[in-house]
Amino acid sequence: MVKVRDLTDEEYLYGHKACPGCGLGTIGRLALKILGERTIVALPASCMSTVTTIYPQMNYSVPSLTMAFAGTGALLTGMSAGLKAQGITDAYVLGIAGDGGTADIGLQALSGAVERGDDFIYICYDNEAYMNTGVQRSSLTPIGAHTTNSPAGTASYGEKKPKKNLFEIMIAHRIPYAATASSAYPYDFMNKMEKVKNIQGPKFIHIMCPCPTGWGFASDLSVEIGKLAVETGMWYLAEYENGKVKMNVVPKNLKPVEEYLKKQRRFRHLTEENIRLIQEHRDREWNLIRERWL
Ligand SMILES: Cc1ncc(C[n+]2csc(CCOP(=O)(O)OP(=O)(O)O)c2C)c(N)n1
Ligand code: SF4
Ligand SMILES: [Mg+2]
Repeated sequence: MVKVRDLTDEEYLYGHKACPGCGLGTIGRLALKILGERTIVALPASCMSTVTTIYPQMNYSVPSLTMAFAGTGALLTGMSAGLKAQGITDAYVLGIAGDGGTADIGLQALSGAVERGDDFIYICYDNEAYMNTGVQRSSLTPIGAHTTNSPAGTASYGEKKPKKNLFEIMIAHRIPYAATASSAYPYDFMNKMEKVKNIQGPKFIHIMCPCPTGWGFASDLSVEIGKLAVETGMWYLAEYENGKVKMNVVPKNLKPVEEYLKKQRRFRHLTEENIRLIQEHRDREWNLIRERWL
């Protein structure tokens, strides 16, 4: 178990320009504290690459590359092959990409890299839309959310389709290790990062990252919103390894989804009927979780 006192005082990511209350900085900073200075970071177009590479500053003190939006998996393959060709065995290859860059445009490159069994760590931080370009929906935007291209209005309640299940897509690859996490649960995330250091092959962590700007909540509520997502069952913390799924946190009784939805501007248009349907969807998903994994 990772303890704060064991963490290095070295900072490998600092001085970024993320919005106040954003979990991005925490995710990158903690991930690199666990992996250490022998890490190379791949960053596709996203908030993460934007807020950490504003010219003339580069906020990483480890080698890092930004590249095309779709190519994280391909670059990780190349970096991992490059290390192997040079006989370097003590370095980590880390990709940090958003939900759009992972579940939409980058899915093919990621799937190929996982299927080939290349040795890398992939973190998908999920702020549930294309935030860097002004809050457009992705396939990980939850049902009912208002975004600029799933707008809520008289003819629409916002995003119409439920969130794609990326964790299960990775499990379908029989990947050596996959997990879900949340920036509101930093110890859980750090323990998962610690674990992937000792696993060969592709490793995937899908981490929820509440976004005050795109979701519409005050910046000091980021951790509260992230915890409410888990407590209401709108997100879950789990791990897949050795062919089995383990749930890391199982709320005794799930709170009503309304407690999570009502705190965010992106859901404020929802009617009681809309909220009831979202809760029913949540219940169906949790019935599947109970049947298969609990
Ligand atoms: C091929 C291509 N299409 C579109 C863009 C514009 N673009 C840059 S970042 C981005 C959104 C990224 O969304 P996501 O991956 O969820 O990361 P976030 O910005 O939310 O952190 C888009 C559409 C691009 N750079 N390349
Ligand atoms: S738009 Fe959202 S995800 Fe991007 S830096 Fe701001 S708070 Fe973070
Ligand atoms: Mg995003």
